[in-house]
Amino acid sequence: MSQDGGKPRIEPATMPAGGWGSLGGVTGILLDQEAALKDSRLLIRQNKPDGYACVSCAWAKPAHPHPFEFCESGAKATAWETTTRAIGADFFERYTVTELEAWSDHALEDQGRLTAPLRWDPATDKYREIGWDTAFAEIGARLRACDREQVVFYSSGRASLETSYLYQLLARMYGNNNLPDSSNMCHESTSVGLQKTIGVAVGTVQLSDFEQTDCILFFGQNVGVNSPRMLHQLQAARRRGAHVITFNPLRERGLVSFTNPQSPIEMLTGHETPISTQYHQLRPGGDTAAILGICKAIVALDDAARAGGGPRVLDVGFIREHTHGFEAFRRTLRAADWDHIERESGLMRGAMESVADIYCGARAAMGVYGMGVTQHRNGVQNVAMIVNLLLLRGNIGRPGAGVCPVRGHSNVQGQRTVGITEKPELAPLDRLGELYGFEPPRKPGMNTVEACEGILAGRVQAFVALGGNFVRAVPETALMEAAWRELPLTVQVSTKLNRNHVIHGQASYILPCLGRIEIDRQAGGQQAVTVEDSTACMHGSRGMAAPVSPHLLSEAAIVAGLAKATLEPSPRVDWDAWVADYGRIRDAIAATWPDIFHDFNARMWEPGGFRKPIAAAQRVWKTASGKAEFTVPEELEGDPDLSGDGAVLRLFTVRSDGQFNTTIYSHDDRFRGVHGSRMVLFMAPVDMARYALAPGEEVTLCSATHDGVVRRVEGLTLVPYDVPAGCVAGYFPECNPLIPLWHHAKESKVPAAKAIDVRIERVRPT
Ligand SMILES: Nc1nc2c(c(=O)[nH]1)N[C@H]1C(S)=C(S)[C@@H](COP(=O)(O)OP(=O)(O)OC[C@H]3O[C@@H](n4cnc5c(=O)[nH]c(N)nc54)[C@H](O)[C@@H]3O)O[C@H]1N2
Ligand SMILES: Nc1nc2c(c(=O)[nH]1)N[C@H]1C(S)=C(S)[C@@H](COP(=O)(O)OP(=O)(O)OC[C@H]3O[C@@H](n4cnc5c(=O)[nH]c(N)nc54)[C@H](O)[C@@H]3O)O[C@H]1N2
Ligand SMILES: [Mo]
Repeated sequence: MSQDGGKPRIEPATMPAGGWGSLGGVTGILLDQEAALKDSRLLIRQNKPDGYACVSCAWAKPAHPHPFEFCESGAKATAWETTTRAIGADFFERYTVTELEAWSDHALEDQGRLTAPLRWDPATDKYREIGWDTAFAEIGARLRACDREQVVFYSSGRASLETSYLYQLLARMYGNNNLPDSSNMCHESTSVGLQKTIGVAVGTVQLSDFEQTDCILFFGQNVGVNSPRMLHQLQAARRRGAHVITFNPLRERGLVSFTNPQSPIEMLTGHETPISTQYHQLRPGGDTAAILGICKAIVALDDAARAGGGPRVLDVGFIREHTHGFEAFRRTLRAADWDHIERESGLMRGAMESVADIYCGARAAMGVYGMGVTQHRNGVQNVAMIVNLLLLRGNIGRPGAGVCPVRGHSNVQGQRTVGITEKPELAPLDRLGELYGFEPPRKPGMNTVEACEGILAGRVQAFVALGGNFVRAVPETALMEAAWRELPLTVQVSTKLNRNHVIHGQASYILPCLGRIEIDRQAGGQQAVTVEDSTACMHGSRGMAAPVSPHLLSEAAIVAGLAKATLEPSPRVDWDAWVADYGRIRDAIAATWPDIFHDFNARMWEPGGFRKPIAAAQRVWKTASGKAEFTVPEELEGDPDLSGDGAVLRLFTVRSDGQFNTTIYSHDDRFRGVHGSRMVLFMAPVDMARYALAPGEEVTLCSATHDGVVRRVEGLTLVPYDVPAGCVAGYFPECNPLIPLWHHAKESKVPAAKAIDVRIERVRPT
């Protein structure tokens, strides 16, 4: 029971995204989890104006939702949270923590929901149940004894705006800005890149833009798997004749075609809508070079138009009035060498020119992107290149146009909006100080990579996690797990058992919480919470399922409990009143950011959500120059850390439909036709031939760096796949032991999980 996997079965993946395969996957998991939603009444309330916000991805929730505004991923996430399976003290009595270490990610979470506060007992190596009051008192006493600058308050991107607001206040009143979140491993390259170039940290696109766009440029985002509800917008845009041009090294099934599982006609007729009108399999890390090539071709078209007396291809009026740095960028384009561009992008000149033709024929175009862009050494530059491309034709700040980073966790964008940030300049510190009568810390806090460095160096004294599975999600697994065990204190607020509970600190507590789908009753009655979606719209969410156990506390109540036990009492902060009525937390949020959250309690139920003001969407540029910035790329190499000599392969890590990050629902990946194991390596047939390897053969990967650290993953079965020669793909988090901690995006410090130089051990090069 503890180990799953074994040899993978490889089957042809014949279903498009959506379709019967999607329904099959959903029914299987509903039955298996004996979820509260078996009758699907719950699912009907998902992402509805008066329902609950899905706990899977952050994609926008429309004002006029489809009758079933959920997808395969959302249904799985709902089933996983509302499972009737639960574990308490008796489970932890049965196994030592060392025994649980051998269990897979799937087996750990599959035990069901955590139901009692637990403390690790070193004498027996078991987690033992304790009362909530004891847990808070002990943790509070330990935190008070720590060096306040050496305590980290991590959050995964799921907790509500209300809980997140309380959490950042706890950290700051405690005395630091150590508030890293999952965004540091995800879209931080966006927050840095867009802030610098267009003066906002988030995308400018809203749902209505999909109805007016002619061209969607899709970089490194796997919509069919990771944000399937967006397929509705893409399918509608395709039907209107819009182009969808995809850039992805791997031929992703979910980016090729789509059948709407919510349309009986399409399901019966097997009708598929092709999603991508062009599919460019660039090199991992080749986005900067590819976009440079496209921009070069656009400038050439403009030069030709000028010479022939035709209408300009560039939006010269927009460039003159709204941008800065164009001439330098154009000089770079003119000087760039096509051979170099082809080599670094992995695309042919003709392919890039054909993208330029279509893009220039489009009245309005948008750039949509995900982890394939942000998780590189040059992740921030990649984001700036997408902005360059859009600026050339004035494609920001008008209908049908704009930039659209697709966020991951369901409230990851919102957590940043309400002050979860390690960067003091992004938090309203003066306002917080005024409201709550304290002197907020001004020193920059640790982000995810810096927290890892602090843990490796033995500096960090305590790690508090509001959700997530930090040690499993970060790079450098072997060193990190060893250092993690030396941490004096780890505290985790969680719904399910995961690897980070079994790899724990010297003192370790697990605090089980309600999920967002569960009914949350407090002294002031039943509570609702709010989240922000990928398009900056805020939505109310009301729990609907009976809690899996009466002993669970809400995340807000746990954060307040920790705060009361840790901080000096303050007459200005009434944690109990906040927990009794979350409406008061929303009042506090509104008092902190009135421009975004005025009348919060009334507006939270607006269909489609209320949108926070996005200056760039109005062509107001809050940048240093007051204009939108063109950026000259520093280099075309995707990941300049890496050597890339002959025997080295470039690994990129991907997700499957059987997972949500480190939560592994099943060992199947129906889109890529792999079943029963995630220990696989996708490789181009030409590379198999080159290294004299056979499909189904098992290999060991090791990192091809020269820093003296041995990084290995054993037992990967080779699967022939449509990836470019010289590249291989494997799953996150199984391949995380291969990523050096220092291999991260230059300005944002997002681990470069999409380009890792690796070697196959014991290969026989031909
Ligand atoms: N079902 C499900 N949904 C999820 C998640 C999940 O794990 N499962 N996770 C959630 C989270 S937190 C996030 S951040 C999002 C992530 O969603 P995505 O952004 O889609 O993330 P990935 O699957 O990691 O990678 C996306 C794509 O990038 C491609 N790629 C790799 N390297 C490159 C490159 O150099 N250039 C380009 N152009 N493409 C490249 C990969 O082939 C892959 O198709 O999804 C969210 N939604
Ligand atoms: N190699 C590689 N590494 C990556 C990535 C990659 O593409 N490749 N992607 C990165 C990205 S984009 C991200 S976002 C991170 C993800 O990193 P994290 O956000 O830290 O990890 P998750 O796997 O999402 O966390 C899962 C755990 O969250 C807890 N949980 C679930 N729901 C709730 C809830 O409602 N409340 C609370 N308190 N806890 C809950 C459960 O205990 C569950 O085990 O990983 C990053 N790591
Ligand atoms: Mo993410």
